Amino acid sequence: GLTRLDHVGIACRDLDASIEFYRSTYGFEVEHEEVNEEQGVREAMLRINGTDDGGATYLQLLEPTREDSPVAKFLARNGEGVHHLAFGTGDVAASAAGIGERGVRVLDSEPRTGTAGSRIVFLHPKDCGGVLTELVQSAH
Ligand code: CMX
Ligand code: CO
Repeated sequence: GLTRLDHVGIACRDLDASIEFYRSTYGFEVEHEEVNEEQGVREAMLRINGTDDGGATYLQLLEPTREDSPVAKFLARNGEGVHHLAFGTGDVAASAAGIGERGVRVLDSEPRTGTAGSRIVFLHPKDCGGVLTELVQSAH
C-alpha cells in the first residue's frame, strides 16, 4: 500500500531562483539535484522531514529542460505552481496494478526512473480529481 507523502512537485521557470526562495523564506536546504532527460526536467529535492520508515518528505522543484516536456507544457498553460503529488510505496508495480484495476489510468505501463534511482509511475489527473499523482518506490 501507500505509506507516506513522498513529495510535492512544483513547476518553476528558474530552478536556482526557486531554490533560493525556499532556502531564504523557510530554511529548506537542497539534499539532491539532478537532470532527468527522460522526464525533461532539471530538479532539486528539498527535504522537509524524516519518517519512521526511513523515507522522508520533500519538495521537488522542477524546471523544464525542453519545450515539449510535461513541465514546460504545464508552465505555458498555468504558470508556476503545484504540479503533482507523489505517494511512497514499497512496491510501485503492485500499487499501480491495484489502482489501475479500479479504473484509474496509469500513464506508465512499466515504472520509469525517478529521482536518485527511484522507480515511478504517474496516474492521469483527470481520473484523480484534477491532481496529477505519482507513485514512487525509493531505491533503498
Ligand atoms: N495537474 C492537473 N491537471 C493537469 C496537469 C497537472 N500537472 N497537467 C495537465 N493537466 C490537465 C490539463 O489541465 C488538461 O485539462 P483540460 O482538458 O480540462 O484542459 C488535461 O490535463 C490535458 O492537458 P495537456 O496540457 O493537453 O497535457 P497532456 O495530456 O499532454 O499531458 C499528462 C498531461 C498528465 C498526461 C502529462 O503531463 C504526463 O504524462 N505527466 C507525467 C510525467 C510528468 O509530469 N513528468 C514531470 C515530473 C517528473 C518527476 O516528478 O520526477
Ligand atoms: Co515527482
